[in-house]
Amino acid sequence: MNRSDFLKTLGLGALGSLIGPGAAGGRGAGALGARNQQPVASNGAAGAGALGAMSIGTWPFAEHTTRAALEAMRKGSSALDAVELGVKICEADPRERSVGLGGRPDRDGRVTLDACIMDHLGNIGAVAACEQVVHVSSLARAVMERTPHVMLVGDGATQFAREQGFPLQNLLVPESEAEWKKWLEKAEYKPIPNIENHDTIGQLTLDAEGRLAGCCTTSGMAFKMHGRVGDSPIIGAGLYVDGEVGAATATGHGEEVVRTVGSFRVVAAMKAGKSPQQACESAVREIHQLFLRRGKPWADTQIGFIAMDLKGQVGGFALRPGFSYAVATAKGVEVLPAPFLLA
Ligand code: SD4
Repeated sequence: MNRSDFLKTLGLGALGSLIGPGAAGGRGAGALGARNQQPVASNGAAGAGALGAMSIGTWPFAEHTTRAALEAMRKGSSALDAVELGVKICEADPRERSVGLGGRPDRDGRVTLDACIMDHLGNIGAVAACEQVVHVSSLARAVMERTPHVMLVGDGATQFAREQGFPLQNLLVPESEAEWKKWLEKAEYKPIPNIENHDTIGQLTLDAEGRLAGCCTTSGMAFKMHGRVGDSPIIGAGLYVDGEVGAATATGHGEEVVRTVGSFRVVAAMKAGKSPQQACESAVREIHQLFLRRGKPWADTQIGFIAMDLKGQVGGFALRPGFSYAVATAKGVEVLPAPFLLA
């Protein structure tokens, strides 16, 4: 089944037609790339007014999810609806083995998902260590909109999903089960940078009205301890949105992103005047300094951030090579390699 067919099974057939090369653009990726690859975008770069709605997302799979979000915003969706729609494509795809259905299980063979969502007004919702629910992004949104709370975990999250009419299903696909059984032969708990390659999806959207939204969704670190929660559902760590400044989201070694309040750190740097690119880079540099100060082994650690501001400037930066992110604007959709600190 190709991606277009897959999208049709989701009822996103109309969006599937956008997935073909060049469907969202036509003005050439070159101009887009040149703008975004400037390591330090000036404040004079084209703003949201010039580019209209836009979306960025972590890893190459975000090429499709950002394109879908952009198209939805062009048709009038809010940034919040569009970001949820985008990441749901990834969550529903059993071939993506680090998000949603098909995600790799924990060391007990259980697939447990983490997600959070945030809008431009500071509304938040999250679920963590949630089982049997494919669309934990939507469940996080339901926590945000239909409860007095901001986070539900474990059985409580699944119970809420059941009450809200979310379908419950087994998320473990045969390929992930086979990997888990292979892992059990040695059962070494050792995160390896980029091994999941197509990793957590963190996506940010800016709609034509200047509203920001973000969502982060993942199965977390493969073969983690049961009950382990990473950065992805933690507002401030895996995601942060300030509707008057910008937004950031993280991927990589969640413990380190939680420890350093990574995404909030990036947004705070933008609030202090840095461009998204500068802000991502300064956060990674600061986190690196914190690693050094703690004196703990961190050679296996990868961290990556992406960020976007209200002017439509974007940035991405990682600790090590291998991280990339997608940018979808009126000029097209492009996957950019993120600059990094350490070779
Ligand atoms: C986590 N940050 O659970 C997520 C997953 C990830 O590389 O991005 N792993 O720690």
